[in-house]
Amino acid sequence: MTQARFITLEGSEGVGKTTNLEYIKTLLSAQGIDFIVTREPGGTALGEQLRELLLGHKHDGMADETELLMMFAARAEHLDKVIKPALANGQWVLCDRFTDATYAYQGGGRGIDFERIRILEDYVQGDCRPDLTLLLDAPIEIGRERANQRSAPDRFEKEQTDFFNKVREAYLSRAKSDPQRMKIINAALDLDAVKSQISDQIKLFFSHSDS
Ligand code: T5A
Repeated sequence: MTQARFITLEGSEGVGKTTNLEYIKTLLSAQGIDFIVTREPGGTALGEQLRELLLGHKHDGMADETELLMMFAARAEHLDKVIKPALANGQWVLCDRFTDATYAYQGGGRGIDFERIRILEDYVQGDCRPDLTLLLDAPIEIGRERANQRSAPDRFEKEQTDFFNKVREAYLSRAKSDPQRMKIINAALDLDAVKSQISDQIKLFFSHSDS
């Protein structure tokens, strides 16, 4: 596997992204792949500050457009300082959320026109897109229940069920329109069953990356 690959992990609140990221790390390491792990919003010093502003409650009620532009501001920094240099250096990038989250949360959840998001995506990312995206999908109640057990709700987690249903729908619709890249994982199952699906998809991806 010569060319570095960009893998992202997506899904609504509490579906198990962070948990399964650890598992994916073991799969990549077992193949001897040199990789970095990062996340959005965040991944750089500036991006992590923007994350605090976006997820914290200090600016409850910020305009939807402000939220959208801050996501892309953090992403521009992330691409410039972390993602593009790593890929250019031959390192794979494993990222907890990326632009599919913007389509799902700011597009689906907040109702911002997808076309506006696409324009920003082209502007900020150029032709940089993930090679593989694993979408962890589960009914909203399951994810929220899991997330609630863990920590106090952030600014997004305070949204209502309707918001998260729209987020989930937007994710699923993106996966449907780009099945080659975006693979749906049934995250409602127990952890072993989720890992087994992830392992299958990563193996398949490795075999395509080899050819
Ligand atoms: N956002 C982000 C946008 O609005 N636009 C954007 O463009 C971007 C990039 C980021 C927030 O920002 C928004 C989306 C988000 O609201 P985040 O921390 O990345 O926040 O996302 P969260 O979804 O809040 O992440 P969480 O850490 O809450 O959820 P995870 O990572 O999906 O879940 P995890 O792994 O922590 O698991 C939660 C609990 O469930 C258990 C785990 O042990 C843990 O206790 N669990 C399971 N239990 C049973 N069975 C399973 N299969 C389980 N899997 C996990």
